[in-house]
Amino acid sequence: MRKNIVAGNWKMNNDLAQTQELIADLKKQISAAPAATVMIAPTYTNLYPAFEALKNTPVIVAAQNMHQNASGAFTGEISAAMLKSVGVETVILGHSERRAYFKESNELLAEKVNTALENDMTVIFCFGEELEDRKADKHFDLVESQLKESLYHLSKESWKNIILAYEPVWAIGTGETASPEQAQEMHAFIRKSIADAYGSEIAEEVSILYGGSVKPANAKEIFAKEDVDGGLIGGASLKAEDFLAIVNAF
Ligand code: G2H
Repeated sequence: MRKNIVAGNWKMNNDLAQTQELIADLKKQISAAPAATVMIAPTYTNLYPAFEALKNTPVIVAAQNMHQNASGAFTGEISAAMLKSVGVETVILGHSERRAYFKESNELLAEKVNTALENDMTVIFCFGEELEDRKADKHFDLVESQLKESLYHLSKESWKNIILAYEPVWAIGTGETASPEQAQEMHAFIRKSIADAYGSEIAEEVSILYGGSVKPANAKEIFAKEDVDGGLIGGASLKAEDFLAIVNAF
């Protein structure tokens, strides 16, 4: 049975005090056995305090990005080993903001995925089409090429450490959400593509999250869809009450 997962992507929000405050709120309000696996991804500087504060809770701390190289002259970058040294074993890769603002390509992301997996980390791999792709009816091809170019070189064994997050770019932070039917249609397509490449056993095991303006008011309907196994939550993960309402939408 694949896992249901709700992951909060805090993006470039929350300084140390705000991080501590939000984590304190989460700890107060979260149930001992949440309805889904819960993850949060604070900024790099707040990963260690978050990890320390969330020890002995069900909440997993993830990073929002990492570099593909092990170490060296890469000013401003963070390696897999550095993340692991502060307790972080999960990393978001390929978020559309990394692709758009930092020019991360499918090829570069394949390298990052390889590095993460070589370091025994779990990857939340984000991908999704832009509005013009959808308008031109190219969204399925675009999504499949993102998967092919960044993930389909992986061994079958590697897939146990991959979580997928389909995030249509037109629905990110815009307040516009894909309808539950649009999400289901794409998630089913993704699962079929994985089944074609790796077999149905792996396709059935991989969790596929939906991301893009998920909030308490729409989470239940989206998560009810057969191939939607949770969400990657941006804006609504910045308030404990909203985030946990989304977790409880399962
Ligand atoms: C998509 C999502 C989280 P939001 O970026 O990854 O953000 O929920 O604010 O659209």
